[in-house]
Amino acid sequence: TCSIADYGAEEMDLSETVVGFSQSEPESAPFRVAETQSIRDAAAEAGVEDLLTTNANNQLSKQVSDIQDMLAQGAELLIVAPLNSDGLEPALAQARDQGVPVITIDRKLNAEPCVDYVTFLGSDFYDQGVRAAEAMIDTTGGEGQVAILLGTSGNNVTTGRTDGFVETLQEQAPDLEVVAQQTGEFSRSTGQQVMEQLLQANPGITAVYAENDEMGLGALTAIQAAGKDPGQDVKIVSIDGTRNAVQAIVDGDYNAVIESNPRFGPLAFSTAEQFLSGEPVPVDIVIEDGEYDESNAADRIGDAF
Ligand code: GYE
Repeated sequence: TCSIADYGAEEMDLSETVVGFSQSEPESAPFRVAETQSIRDAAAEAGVEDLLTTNANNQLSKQVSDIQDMLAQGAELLIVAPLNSDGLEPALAQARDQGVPVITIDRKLNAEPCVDYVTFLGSDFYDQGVRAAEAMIDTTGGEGQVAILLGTSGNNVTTGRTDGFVETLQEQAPDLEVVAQQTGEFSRSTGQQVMEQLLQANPGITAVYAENDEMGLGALTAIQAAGKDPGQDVKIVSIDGTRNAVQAIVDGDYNAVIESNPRFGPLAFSTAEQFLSGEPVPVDIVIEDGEYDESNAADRIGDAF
């Protein structure tokens, strides 16, 4: 656990605290829209009057300067969705020097909890990869040729989702062969382009594992453009839980989605409140994620974002 005394900050009343939120990726992606909205809603709910928000638009150097700018503007508590697991050190050091607690969400830093940051709130990414592999084995019968659309590099989300998936296939489905792995940068358009190339180079592909829904939806378009039936000729499994991907399951064009819940607001602010009032908080808080497939997608689409 980590308490305010260990961290070297001072007790504060959350509603009177100036809070800064640093978003990492553009809000053209549903995960980021839902995440930022959840932080805004929870800030209002907690009575926080001063919420500063920034978006690094995929640039690590901008995320460093965003955090530094918010510190200069008087932020007293920071919530950071890190772009990468490394590289924020200068900004974290400055927060630390100013006694400003940093709560991290959704991607985990390679840094020391309760020293470089207070706590990490997020999913178990390795487990998401394991569950995606299990869903893939289910929908393919454990046979075929699978392509992986990797997320961006430099973060533990991509490595966890890849390792969990690949290791589970090796152990449980030796006849489901990984024939290609390429990054689609967590982006729909890049996912589509990469999938087009992969289908040309490997016409025998029968399944795609996309490390987020946006790339899975890009793959869906590429599969159709190649004259194949997504969800049938080429199975699709991905991670997030966006409305469009869950709807595609309902429509029969997509096979499964492992949830990665972006709604961190309530947990981030309740953790902040605990910490600021002097109570110790765990340095790692793993959230529970659901799962969508043809058995529940229609009923649970209301949970999608
Ligand atoms: O799954 C993906 C986003 O870091 C958990 O980043 C997050 C991931 C999310 O680009 O859609």
